[in-house]
Formats: sequence, C-alpha cells, structure tokens
Amino acid sequence: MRLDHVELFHLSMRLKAPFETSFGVESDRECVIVKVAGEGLVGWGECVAGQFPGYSYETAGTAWHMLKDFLIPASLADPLEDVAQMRRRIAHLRGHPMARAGLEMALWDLWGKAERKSLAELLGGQRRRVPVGVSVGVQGSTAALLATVLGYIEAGYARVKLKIKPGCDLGPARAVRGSFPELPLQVDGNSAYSLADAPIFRGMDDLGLLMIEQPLADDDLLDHVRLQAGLRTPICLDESIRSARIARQALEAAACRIINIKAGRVGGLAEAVAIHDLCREAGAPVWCGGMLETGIGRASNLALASLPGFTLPGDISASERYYAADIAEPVFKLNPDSTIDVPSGPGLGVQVIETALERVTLRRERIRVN
Ligand code: OSB
Ligand code: MG
Repeated sequence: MRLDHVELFHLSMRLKAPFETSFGVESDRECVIVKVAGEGLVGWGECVAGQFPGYSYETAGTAWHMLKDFLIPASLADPLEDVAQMRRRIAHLRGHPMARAGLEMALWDLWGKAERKSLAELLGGQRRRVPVGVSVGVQGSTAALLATVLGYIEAGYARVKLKIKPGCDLGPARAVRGSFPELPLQVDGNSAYSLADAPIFRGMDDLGLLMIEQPLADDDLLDHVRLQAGLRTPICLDESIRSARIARQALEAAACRIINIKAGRVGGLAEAVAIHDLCREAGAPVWCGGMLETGIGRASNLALASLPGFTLPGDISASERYYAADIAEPVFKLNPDSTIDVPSGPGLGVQVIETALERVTLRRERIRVN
C-alpha cells in the first residue's frame, strides 16, 4: 500500500460530566485523531494522549510532535506491506506508546477496509458482543457517589469501577458495598499510593472486590509484589504494564493477578494482542481498559475485547455515558445484558462524521508522505 498523506486533528470534547481521578479532573477531553489516506481509502485512528501528563508522560502536544516529526516520516514514506512493517520501521524510536498506537490504529482501519475485514477479524476476535462495565470518577460526596452508581445500575451496567484517591478510598468503597451488596465492584487508585497505605487496601479486602487496580506507582513492580502477597483481593495493573515483556515479568513476580490492557498504553493493538496471548497462556484474566475514547477508539477497544482471553468486563461504556455528540456513527449502545456489540463492518466499522469532527478541532495539519 502506498500512502499519500496523513492528517492530524487535535480535538477537545466536552464530557457530559467532569471525570475526576487521583491525578486530576477532566472536563474537556483532548486527543489526537489520525487520518491516513492512500490508494483511494482512508483509515482513522485515535491517539489517547490528553491535555496534561497525569496518567502518563504523554500529552496531545508530545504525540503531535512525535507523529509529525518522527513516526510518520520514518514509517510511511515507502510503500507498506502490512501493519507489522510499520511497527518495525519505528522500533528503534523510544517511548511515546500512545502516539504510535494512534498511527497504528489508523493503519489497521485502512487495512481492514482494503481487505474488507473487520478489525476484530484481523486481530483474532471471537465474540460478537463483549461484557462491559462503567468507570465512576471521584465524586464530591458519598451521597453523590451512591446516586451516580445507582444511576448506572439502572442504566444496565452490571459492573462498576470506583476511582479512588488518598482521603477518598475506603469510606466511599464501603458505602457503595453497603448499599449494593451483590454488585460486581472494583477500585482504581491510578498510582496514587505507597506501601505505607497497605492498611487501606487490607481494609478493602473484606469488601469482596473483583480487583484493586494500580494502587502503587507505575514503576514499582516490587512493592506491588509485597502488597499483593498480603491481600486476598487480586491486584490488577494498568499504568505499570507498558509492554508484553513487563506483563510477563509482572505475572512471574506475582505483582498482580489480572491485567488491564489498553492499546494506547502499550504502543498499539499488536502489542495488546501479544499481552493478551501471554496472559492467556499464563491463565491470567485480562480486560480492556478505556481512556474516555470517542467512537473511533471505542470501536477499536470493542474489537480488541472480542478476543477470547478478555474474560472480565471492559471499561467500554456506551457512547452516551461520555459525550452529548460523538464524532463517529453509529453510536455504541448498551444491551440489556450489560454487553456492547462488536462492530462488524470493514476496519473499525464506524463512519467519522467530518462536520462533527471539525466542530471540536483545535488545530489540524496535513502531512504529505508521497
Ligand atoms: O485508569 O483506567 C484508567 C480514564 C482516563 C485515564 C485513565 C483511566 C480512565 C478510566 C476511564 O478509568 C475508563 C473509560 O474510558 O470509561
Ligand atoms: Mg486504570
């Protein structure tokens, strides 16, 4: 395939409600959309790097720089045989997984369209619908938290994740468990704690949680080993798992028992599939994490989550949970059994609404590659 040009769009989209985590509050979600064009086809990708470096060091600005100045020129100037060849051409460049993953997603979409295969098919997906849950940001009060959780249960979500932060963790988790004794429930600390906080997590051990996600620092596998050794509740790692290699080491060391897979965090879908494969081999359950994606990234997450090792509900909620108006159609709806259908059309299986995209674009740039 000979590529012709790439277009980058830096977006800012108003969330229906601000999303608070241990690293900050987001009211408007930023990302970079990548559009690749060649041989009469276009492919779309979403780079999940946001406005500020809270979840990871990447931002929409650093991703833009990496894409424009390094990743696109290094990988697309010569004709491409497949997506794997693009990955090999940028393998010598260090870091910036979200920037890589955004470009890779656009190429997967393009390849799917060229071969008339869905992304799920290309990746080895087996399910037509996937179980999903909802991630609930830190709320201002326990009453607000209980009302928000109840609203999502009434909307049909069968699994709830609570964001926690220091000072707002065990109390809210106990309150939700008290009101909803049977609810499949988990918490996510987004790296905000240290081993000195172990008593908080031991307190959570009696709440019957599905897992405790990323309590400690992203570069601290060893203290996760120590924390996990003293807990019955499985630890799930998110930020720590940056590659298949780290995933293998985390499981071998028993730093966690579950892994959250996000293609953006690990440099793309191919690496995400590699992590899925090794976790399946090791008997460790995985699930698909989310980064408040638009319909483009959501379609990609659904395709990934259709692989057989994704046995736990993903953070892949319905489009209307995030945005009043999305930039792609059709929008994703929650089925009554707390699943969402995996797109079956070619590539990502969604159409980008370019007028809607333009309305939320802060800047755009076209980069010729041929
Ligand atoms: O840690 O899983 C996380 C959103 C932004 C950054 C990090 C995380 C999240 C979520 C939201 O939990 C999941 C979703 O997209 O619904
Ligand atoms: Mg997380």
